[in-house]
Amino acid sequence: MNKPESASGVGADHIELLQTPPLEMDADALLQDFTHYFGRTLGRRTIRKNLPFIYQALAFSVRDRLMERWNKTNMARERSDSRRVCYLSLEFLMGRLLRNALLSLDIEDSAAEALNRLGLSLEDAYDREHDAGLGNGGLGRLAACFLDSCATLRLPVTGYGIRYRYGMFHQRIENGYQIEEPDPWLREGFPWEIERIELAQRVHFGGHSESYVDLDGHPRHRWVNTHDVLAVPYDIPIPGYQNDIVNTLRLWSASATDEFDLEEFNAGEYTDAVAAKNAAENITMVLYPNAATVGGQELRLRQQYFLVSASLQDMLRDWRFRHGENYEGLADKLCVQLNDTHPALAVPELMRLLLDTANMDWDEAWSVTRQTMAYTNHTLLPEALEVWPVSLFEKLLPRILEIVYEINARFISEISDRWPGDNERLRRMSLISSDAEPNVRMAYLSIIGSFSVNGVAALHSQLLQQGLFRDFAEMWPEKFNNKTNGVTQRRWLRACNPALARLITHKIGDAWITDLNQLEQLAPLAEQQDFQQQWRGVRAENKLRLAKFVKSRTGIDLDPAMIYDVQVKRIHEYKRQFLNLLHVVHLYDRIQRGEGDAITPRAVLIGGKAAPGYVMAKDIIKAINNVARVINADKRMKGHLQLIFIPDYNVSAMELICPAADLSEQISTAGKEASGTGNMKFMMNGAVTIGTLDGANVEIREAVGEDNFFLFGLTVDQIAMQRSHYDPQQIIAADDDFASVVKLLKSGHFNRFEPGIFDNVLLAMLNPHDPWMTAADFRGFVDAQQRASDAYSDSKRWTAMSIRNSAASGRFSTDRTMQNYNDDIWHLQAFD
Ligand code: 26Q
Repeated sequence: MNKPESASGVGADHIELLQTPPLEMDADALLQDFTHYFGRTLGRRTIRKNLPFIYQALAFSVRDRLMERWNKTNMARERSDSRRVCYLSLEFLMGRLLRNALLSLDIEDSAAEALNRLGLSLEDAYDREHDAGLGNGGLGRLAACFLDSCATLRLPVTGYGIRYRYGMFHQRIENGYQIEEPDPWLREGFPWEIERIELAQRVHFGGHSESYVDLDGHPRHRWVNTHDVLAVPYDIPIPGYQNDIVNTLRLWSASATDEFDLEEFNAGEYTDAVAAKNAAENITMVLYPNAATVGGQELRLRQQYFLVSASLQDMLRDWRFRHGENYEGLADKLCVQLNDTHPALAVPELMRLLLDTANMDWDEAWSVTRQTMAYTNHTLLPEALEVWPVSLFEKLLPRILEIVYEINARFISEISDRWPGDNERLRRMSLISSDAEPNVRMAYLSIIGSFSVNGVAALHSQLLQQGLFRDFAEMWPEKFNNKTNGVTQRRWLRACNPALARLITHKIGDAWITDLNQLEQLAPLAEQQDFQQQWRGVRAENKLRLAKFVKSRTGIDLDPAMIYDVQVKRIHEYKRQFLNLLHVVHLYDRIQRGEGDAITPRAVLIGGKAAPGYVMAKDIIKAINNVARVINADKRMKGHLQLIFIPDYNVSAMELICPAADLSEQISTAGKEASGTGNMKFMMNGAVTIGTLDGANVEIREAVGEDNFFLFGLTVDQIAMQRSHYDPQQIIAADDDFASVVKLLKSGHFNRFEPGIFDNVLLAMLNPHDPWMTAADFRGFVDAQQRASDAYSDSKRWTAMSIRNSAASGRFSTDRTMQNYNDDIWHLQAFD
């Protein structure tokens, strides 16, 4: 008989280790531990500042202090048997963890002092940490901000993800082109993780499904002849802000099973057997960069199922430990939040576990499953909706495909009952597309299998219900809801902008760190001379700090007197980095014509990665770099205009960039950006937005007031109305400035020895079917930029706008977002 297992994997006959007294938090104690780890654990004698050991020894010392609180949090949860949320995501873009841990424990000063006594600086230690870049962009960083806010709000939320050996690729620029390089982020070790080999799970692939009749005479299914892979969890502590709570991020790593070796070994192929382990371990080798369109790669589907199966088995073990083998009440104690459709296989996988391993009947299992799952959508682009070929499912996940078919059959009959004879509706809503090569539609699977479906900004949620998911919203209006995104102010203001954080705290106290609405108290100070001066002083320092960073990455001297006009995000046509470039060329054109003195000096900074297979995005990067080279080399531009492409944009870069930005570029085609979150980071730090009515920009503008936001561009409705008779050539011909810009770009002025390299991007803009309608917004954008320039040249006016933006950013904290999720979807009780 099996002993009851516990959540921590220890049997009922476990021995609690004696509690040692809590570790001291002062500089002496930290210094002592630092010395211990440096000399005895890492085995180093001499301190060399350029090596990682200072960072590592400090991280270990800090981790010990997290560990005590982590154990307590886990014990509290086990004792209370409270309901919990598991946040399933293929991406967690955590960035660096050391500073966040120190601030959460309130020991940054002690740590700085400890290192100072050795003649070392804490900043140098921070800089040695590699970013944990296990995400592409917004969706992955959102997951990381959510975890921070949940721990701070004392909510029992566990993140489940994949421990990719290689994270988001590093970007190098060579002759203006993006070159991808691997990101071996674990190579120097990752001191924050704890391997939990005792909690490993087995995940099946391949084989086939078999039906049989069990001893009670019930028809059953089993999945046989599978190739199994071991999922080994690595736990990362997620500290709440100065509240002694430490939640968990559990990342799975793939490893070959023992039989894997044995089978081959018996065949006498020892070395082949060892080599074959690679196949299993490849599953978690690399993060997939998101392409313009999705679908296709077998390894990506393996990753998704691997995450989902390991995580759900882990959750069910936790349930068994408390409640035994009866899963009827599971949904009362567990909610699984799906971060987009990437973990949508959780729906059929939970069904499989309940049907095949817990012997539930279909109706009961289905009721538990759809009361457990909740789905968040992050895109409005139809081409970005995930689909997978049925044929691939058949080969890789035959039992899962059977379950998907059964879900679909029952769903289809539900529709026919409600809309008899409406075959067109059946075809539209089916889980399986009627393409020549049939596909499984992952978004529909997620909607059907969940009790809640949410978008990530008010406009986005509304458009989802009117557009992409209209049929489903008509069928189940009560499922659909909005949860506007946010960002955590602990990282995106307190940690990354210490000077502004200090100034704010000096004025209004430090309650804003856990209650961002407190920033409203800054609004009455917006026009105050003293405060304005201090505000400008801080921002000027931050601009110098960024200039140093840019110098080190690009060799270019940024002029801190200029307005810093910043667009950093993934490179994508809908985000319209090319529109930004058109404006830069327009300014260049004017300065060339001698209007330099009438133009507010401007440094335009653009950064972001293109998916390796996204040719147009890569062409846009090349175009930006070519224009930049000409502008920055032109003496006539000196003091007037700079254009800089910041290579290898990532979380740590944003931590330097957002505190220094004056103007935040949020210029996507209306209706295309689900929310945006960079927009919120900039706003919080006092940048003013120039933007379209898209995603969360709408709510940002509402919060800060129209006078403190540079609005331009067609609205969603106007875009829809103008599409049928859109004529970019005519728009250009009717606008001398625009015509002149296009002429310059066509002339070869920016690509003298590289003929044709702009053709792709220019033709896309000139095409009447351009989905992003870039030309339609050129005039509006240029005029809004002029308004921004005018405002900036009045420094009192600008400073007031800047303060008001920060003051109005309270809503855009993930603390508010998580509170909304909890009130409407999760219904968790906070730890006491
Ligand atoms: C899918 C299949 C195969 C390979 C990769 C992918 C994949 C990976 C990542 C598809 C999409 C993503 C990431 C999407 C993303 O970051 N979306 C952004 O989410 C933010 C948080 O909600 C929003 O603010 C942004 O508007 C949205 O673009």
